[in-house]
Amino acid sequence: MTAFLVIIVIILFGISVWQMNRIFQLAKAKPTVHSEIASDKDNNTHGYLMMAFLAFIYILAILCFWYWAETLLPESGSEHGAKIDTLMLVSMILIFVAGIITQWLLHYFAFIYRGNKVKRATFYADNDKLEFIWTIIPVVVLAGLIIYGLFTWTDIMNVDKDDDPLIVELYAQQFNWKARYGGNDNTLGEANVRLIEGINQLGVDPADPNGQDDKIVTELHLPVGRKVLFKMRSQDVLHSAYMPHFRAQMNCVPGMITQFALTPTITTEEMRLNDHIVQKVNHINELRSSKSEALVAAGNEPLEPYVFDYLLLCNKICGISHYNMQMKIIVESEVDYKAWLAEQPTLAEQLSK
Ligand SMILES: [Cu+2]
Repeated sequence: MTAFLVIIVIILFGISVWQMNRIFQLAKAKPTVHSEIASDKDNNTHGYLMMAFLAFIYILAILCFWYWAETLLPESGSEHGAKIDTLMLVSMILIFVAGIITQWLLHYFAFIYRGNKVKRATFYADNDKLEFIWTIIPVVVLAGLIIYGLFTWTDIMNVDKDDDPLIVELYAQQFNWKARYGGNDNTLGEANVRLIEGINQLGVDPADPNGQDDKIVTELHLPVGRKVLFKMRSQDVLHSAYMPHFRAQMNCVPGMITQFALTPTITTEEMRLNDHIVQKVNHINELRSSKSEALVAAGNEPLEPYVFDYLLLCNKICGISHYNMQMKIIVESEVDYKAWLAEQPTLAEQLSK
């Protein structure tokens, strides 16, 4: 073994001497052409590649709009949603205009001032006027956007108690949602995670008289045109109650109650007739039918056709089945809503079973 190691060491020593000799040889030689210094030809190639890349990102942006604009959300189903959409549109237009201009300047300058043996760079220290312009324009635009955003935010987040909102609790668990209505008094009973027992899965305090008529459901029904104040709780980890069609999202945090209020303006039935939704549903069903054919050919049941429904989703990656954490929301007339709610058992009824 020792002899083998000695041989290895001798071989390695020989290789290193040979390598060092090569390095000295290379260091002595004086090449006439410096391949590492860009020639005018190299500079031209890179300059034109820069412009080609600019064209590529512009074309890519146009194609993205062309092909995927239809995947955007349809018209908002809530009152405040239109304000969020307008804020989003204004922000996107500003970002796009700024992006198109700055990308053009960046690439065009790199192209026009590409390396050239004849040209020499001008020494130009600074220009106060130019710096003033490119500082003050973004400051004014951004301040305007931020103030506009803050006003929109305050407008959406402030709940006016005089509106007499319908109180609904959204309870998040790995991996499902439950909703709790306040019952006839529209007041939720106190609840605590320590009181979870048997079928009382939300830990509603059985001693609280407000909780007796609470109704716990797994499908959310909302009356159209009435303000709903959601009170969010989480049992285990961070979840996020996300209702994309209503442009609403709020974190559900263990140990605290967060809230969000919205007024649904379009019933589920009406939304199903919306052109954008009809187009989407048809497209999904086309994809499903080709999949169904393959399933039937293999001797399986075909897929059910897809029907549009509003959804409450979880928008925090809260665990392995996060993707499947959703609850159907049905927006309907006040009459239908009341009829549905009357059928749901109260907590007292459930506990006495
Ligand atoms: Cu979740």
